[in-house]
Parts: sequence; structure tokens; C-alpha cells
Amino acid sequence: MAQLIVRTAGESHGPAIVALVEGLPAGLAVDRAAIDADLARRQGGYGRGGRQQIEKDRVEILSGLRRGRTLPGPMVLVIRNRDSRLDEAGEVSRPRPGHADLAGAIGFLEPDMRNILERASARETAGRVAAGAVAKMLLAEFGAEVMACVIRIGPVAAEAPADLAERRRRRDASDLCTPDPEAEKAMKAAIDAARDAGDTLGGVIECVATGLPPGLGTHTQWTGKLDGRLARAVMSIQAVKGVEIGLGFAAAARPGSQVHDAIGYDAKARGRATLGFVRPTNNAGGLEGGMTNGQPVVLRAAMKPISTLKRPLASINLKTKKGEEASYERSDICAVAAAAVIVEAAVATELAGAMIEKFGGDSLRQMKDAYEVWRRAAQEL
Ligand code: EPS
Repeated sequence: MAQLIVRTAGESHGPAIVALVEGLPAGLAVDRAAIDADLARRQGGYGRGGRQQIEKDRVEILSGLRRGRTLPGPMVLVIRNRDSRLDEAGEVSRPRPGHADLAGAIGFLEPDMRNILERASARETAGRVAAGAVAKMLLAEFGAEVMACVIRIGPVAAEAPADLAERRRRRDASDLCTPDPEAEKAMKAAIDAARDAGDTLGGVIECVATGLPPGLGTHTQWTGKLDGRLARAVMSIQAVKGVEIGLGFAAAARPGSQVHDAIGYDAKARGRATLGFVRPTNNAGGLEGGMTNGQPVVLRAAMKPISTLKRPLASINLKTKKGEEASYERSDICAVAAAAVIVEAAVATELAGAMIEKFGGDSLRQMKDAYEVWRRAAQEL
């Protein structure tokens, strides 16, 4: 079965972050500038740390591309680290609460937690964002789009307009990837206050995917259920501690009659992928039985505050076992805006993978033909 597999390699202060992207259809046009634009978005956001002043992330494509189109065979995407000094970087012996340091030291028998944090660092997500940008290009071939924005930072909640074009326009004008300019001011003030206090802030990201054909994913095996796959992809992003789809946790407090989305049919609403089935609400977040249902896929991710604190929490020295403050190196105050770009990439990668599984992934031409055959048959249901 055709399968999209994305893996990354590389340490935060190693020579590069690398993404291996296997299973894309041949013949897909790849816009390098669009990958770089997403890498730049990932580096941005009010409250980022000093590292982003050093790095200018740009993708190099080492394989899988000829004359701007994918070849059959894996793509290798490379983002070089300017701040490359892995051998020189000092030992870390005071684990940061919340980080991978202590669990990794124990699990991998590595008393120097530098050997853990270098790979645990969210710098790894540059690779996932580069791969996700290519996944978005594949989805665009089928009229599907993925967009994530920030809807909360710390105590400040934002309003996201229902109109997605307006949401995107406002988001793209924001330093915090949020579509609410009023909330953005309060968010910046909250980040400034956290900085002054030597503290950090988390937040919530909302991701919406539109234009997907219904029936993507499967109900037949738990490993293929698309809601589960999306949750895994997003939960694996550094610092994400919660994922919900549609109403999510709020659904648990309502009776079924106020949760499930009634089904109607309107021939006039027959679009490329919607097939004419209409739902007055989208509490399911576009996913029923582990499959897309033609409604926008709506997913939210909760990000905890960055665990490297300028005013460190109590910890121990792993060598002496005596109480000491956790180690501190330069860090972000708030990276929720960056996480929105990463969520977008993770969701796009999972959805592109599901498209490849359903329609075949050898060539884009074959995939489009298979999509059309399916679409015509679905409209005859
Ligand atoms: C990151 C680069 C890192 C951190 C951050 C993410 O750079 P450095 O460690 O050199 O300052 O800023 O990583 C973490 C938040 C973390 O806890 O590891 C990046 O490029 O995203």
C-alpha cells in the first residue's frame, strides 16, 4: 500500500536538521520558496528566544526532486544549523522539570543530559515543517487546505472569525499567528510580564482543514482511524499536552441531541468534495468513525509553557543528587505562534498520507485519476 512516511534526524546544535520524506507521488510541483516561507513562520512569533536571531532557516533539497517536480523515490530536506557546536556544547547535569532531560537520562543511561536535550529540542520541528509544506502542496492539488492559528496565550483568549479567508488574512498580519488584533495586544503584554518574571507561557492552537473528500481514513482498524492518527501526530509535537477534535472535551458535558450533527442533503451544495450532504453544525470536527465526513476538520492543541525557565525551578544535580536549581540556557518565553506552524505541518502530513493511501501514490497523475473515479462514484450513491 502506498504510504507517506516522514522521519527527521538531527540535533539542535548539530550540523543540520534533516527530513526524509518517502512515498510522495512523482510529478508533484514543489515550491521551494513556500517551504522557506513556512520555515520563516516557524522561526517567528513575539516572545521567541535568541536562537532565532542566529538561524535563517532555508531548505536544501538533496534528493527526490528534478526540475521542480518530485521523482519516484524519497526526498531529503536539509535545514543547516548556523549555531552548530555539538561537540563544544557543555555538559548538562541539572535536569529541567518539564523537559526530556531526567526521563531521557534514566532511559538512555546518559548522565550528561546534553545527549538527551539536543534531540528532544523543538528545533527538530524545522524538519517536520519543511515536510509539512510539501504535504500542503499535495493537498492543494486536490483543493484541500490546512490552516492553524493561535486562539489562546496564557490567560488571554482570542476570537477566530468563522470566515476562513478572513481568519487567514488576520493571522498573517499578526506577530503571534492570531486572528484577533485586540487579543494580540493583551497576549504581548502577558508575554512581556512573563519575561519580566523569568517565566514562560503556553497556549492553544486551532487548526482547520477544508476541501478534503469525505471518507478519508477508515473505521475498519484502530491504527487507520484518522482522528487517532491526527491526535498522535499533533500530540508528538514538543510541549503539546492536549489534543481535541470538534467539541472535544466539551462534548462530554452535553446530551447526545446537542452534540451530533444532523444530516441533510442539498443538491445545490454539491461541490468538488462535499457531494451535497449538509450538516447544520460541525461538533464532530469533520471526523466520524475515524473518517472525514466532508465538513472541515477542526482540531485544537494545548501547548504547555516552555520548560526552560530563566528563574529556574528546584531540581537536583544528577552527579551529587543534591538540590540545585535546574539549568538555564537562553530560551523562548512563548513559542505558541511557532507551534501553530508545526501543528499545521503535522496535520497536513497526516492528511496527505491518508490521501495517498486512498488514491495511490505512485504518480500525481494516477492519484488524480483515482480521485476523479471515486468522486464520480460517490456522487452516484
Ligand atoms: C528551537 C531552538 C532551540 C530552543 C527551542 C527551539 O535553540 P537553543 O536551545 O539553541 O536556544 O530555542 O527549544 C526549546 C524550546 C527546548 O526546550 O529545547 C527552535 O529552533 O525551535
